[in-house]
Amino acid sequence: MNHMNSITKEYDAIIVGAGFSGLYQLICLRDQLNLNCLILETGDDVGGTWYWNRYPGARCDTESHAYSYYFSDDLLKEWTWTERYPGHAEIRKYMNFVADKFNLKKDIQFNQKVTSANFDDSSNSWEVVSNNNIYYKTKFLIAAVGCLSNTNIPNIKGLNEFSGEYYHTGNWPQNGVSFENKKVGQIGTGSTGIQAVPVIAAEAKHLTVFQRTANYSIPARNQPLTEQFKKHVKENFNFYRELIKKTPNGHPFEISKRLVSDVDEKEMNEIYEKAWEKGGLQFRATFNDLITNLEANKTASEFIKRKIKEIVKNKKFAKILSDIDHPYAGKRPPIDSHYFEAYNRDNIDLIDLKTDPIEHIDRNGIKTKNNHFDLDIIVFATGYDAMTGPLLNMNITGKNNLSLKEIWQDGPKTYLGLQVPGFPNLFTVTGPGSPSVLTNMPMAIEQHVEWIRDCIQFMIKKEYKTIEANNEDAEVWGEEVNSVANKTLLPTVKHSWYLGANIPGKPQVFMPYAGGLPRYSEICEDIKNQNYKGFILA
Ligand code: N01
Repeated sequence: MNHMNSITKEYDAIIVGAGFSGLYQLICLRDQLNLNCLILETGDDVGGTWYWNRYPGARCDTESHAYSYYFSDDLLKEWTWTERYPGHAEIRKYMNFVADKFNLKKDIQFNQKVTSANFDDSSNSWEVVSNNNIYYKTKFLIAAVGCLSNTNIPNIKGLNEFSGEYYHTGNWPQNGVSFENKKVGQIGTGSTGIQAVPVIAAEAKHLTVFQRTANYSIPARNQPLTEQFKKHVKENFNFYRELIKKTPNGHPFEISKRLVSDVDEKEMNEIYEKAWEKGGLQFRATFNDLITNLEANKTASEFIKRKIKEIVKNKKFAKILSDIDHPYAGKRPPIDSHYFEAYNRDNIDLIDLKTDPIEHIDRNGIKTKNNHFDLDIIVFATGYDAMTGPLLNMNITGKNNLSLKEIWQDGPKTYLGLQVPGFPNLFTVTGPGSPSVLTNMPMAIEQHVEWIRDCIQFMIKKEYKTIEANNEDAEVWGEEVNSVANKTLLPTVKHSWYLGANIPGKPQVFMPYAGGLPRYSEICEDIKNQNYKGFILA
C-alpha cells in the first residue's frame, strides 16, 4: 500500500476505539508519556460497547462501584453511581464525564471506522485507513476495539424478505424502538436476551421467545443505591481497589475457600438461598469448587433449576427453561431483573428450538418446523463474533504483508493477549489469551493499558523502534491458556462463545485466560521486570 501522499497526519500512537480501553489508553500515552495520539472511533460519541448496546434492559452485570476506573482518586471522589448495577445510559454518562474531565474528545476522531491497517516494514510504522478513505500513519497501533463488538446476526434463510423491522441488541437504534402494540419475536437467551425479555414483554402486545439453549440466571436484585452506601464507597475506595485487584474475576467480593463437600446439604441449601436472595454474580462465589468440580457444580445447577420451576407457573415453559444441558457458569452466567417471572405474563410464548427449530423467515414472521409466528419486529439477541471478530474485521496485515486472518485461520495465537507474532508495535487491549471476558472488564483493561504504557515508555527510553511477540513464546502462552482452562469446566461446554462455537466455521479454541487476573498480572509484571522477556525488541 502506498498512500503516502494522502496521509493526513503522523502520530506516535493511534488507538482504535473510544470505549473504556481507548479512553484510558489516551490518558496514559498522551498525558503521562506526552505522545502525539489519536483515537479513531466508529460511533459519534464515546462509550465503546456501551455506545451500541442500548437494547431494552441493557445494564451492567458488575456492581457499579466496581464497574469504574480506579486509576484516579479524584474521579472516584467526583463520580457517584445511582444504582447497584449501572444502566447503559448512566454508563455512557460516566464515560462522557471521564472524557470531559480529561479533555479527551479533542483527540478523538468520531465516525471513523478503521477498514485496514498495514505494517510498513521499510518505515517501521503502521498505515491505517478509515471508511472515509482517510490515511493515517503511526508508530504504535493500539486495538482497543472491545471483545464483544462484532455483532452476529445468524444467517437465517429469508430474513431479507421480512416486511417488519429487525434489530440486533448490540447495534440498537439511538432513539430506541417502540414495541407498543407490536408482535415481537426475540431470538437468543444469553445474558443480553435475559435482560431484554422482561422489558420487551412489559411493553409489547405479544412476545415470542425463541430459545436454542436453556440458560441459568440469578436475580440481580438491582436497586437504587442508598446515600449511606454511596458515602461508604467514597470513603472506602482504597479498600475496594485492593479487593477487586486481588479477586480472580476483578469483582468486589471474595470467592469462598469452602468446598461444597465441607458442608451438609442443609447448610449448602441455606448458603445458596442466601446468595439467591442477595442476588448477582456472587452466587458463583459461594463455594470454591463450583467451576472446577462437576459434582459440586451439580448442587448449584440443581438449586437454580428448582428455583426456575418454582417461579414459572406454566409447566411447559418451566420445563423448557430448566432443561439446561451444561454446568452452571460453564458459560458466562447471566443475572436478571425478573426474567423467569416474565414467563407468567399472558402475552408471552416460549419456543424450544431444540424440538421446533427455525426453518426460515418470511414476509410475515418466523416459520419453525411445527409453527408459524406472525411478527412485526424481530430482536436478535444472538451475541457476537467475540474476541477475534473485532480484530479480524480491521483487515490487519503485519510484517511481509502477513494477514491476521491467515495466521489466525486455526484460532488466535497471541503472547499474553497483548501482541501477535509478526505484528510489531501492534498492541491488543484485552485480546484473546488474556483474562478479559472472564473478569470485570474495566479492571482487566486498566492492567493492560498500564502495561502497554510502561512498555512504550521503556522502548522510548532505550530507543527501541519495534517490539514484537516471539513466536515460540506465543506458542507456549497458548499452551498455558489451554492448560489453565482445562482445569475448569469452561471448555467442556461445547456450545460456548468462549470457544467460538456460536459462529459457524469459527475455529474452536478456548480464547480467554482462565487463571484469574491477579495471577495474570503477576506474569505480565514479571515479564516486564525481565525487560520484556518473550518479546523481540529492535
Ligand atoms: O450473547 P450470547 P449475549 N439460532 O452469545 C442464541 C456480555 N454481556 O449478547 O446458547 C437460535 O451469550 C444463543 O443460543 P446458544 C457477556 O459477557 C454483558 O447474550 O448458542 N439462537 C444464545 O442464547 C455475555 O456473555 C452484559 O445455543 C441463536 C444467544 O443467542 C456476552 O455479552 C450484558 C442463534 C446468544 O447469547 C454475550 O451475551 C449482556 C441461532 N442461529 C451481555 N445464534 C453486562 O452486563 C445464537 N443464538 C456487562
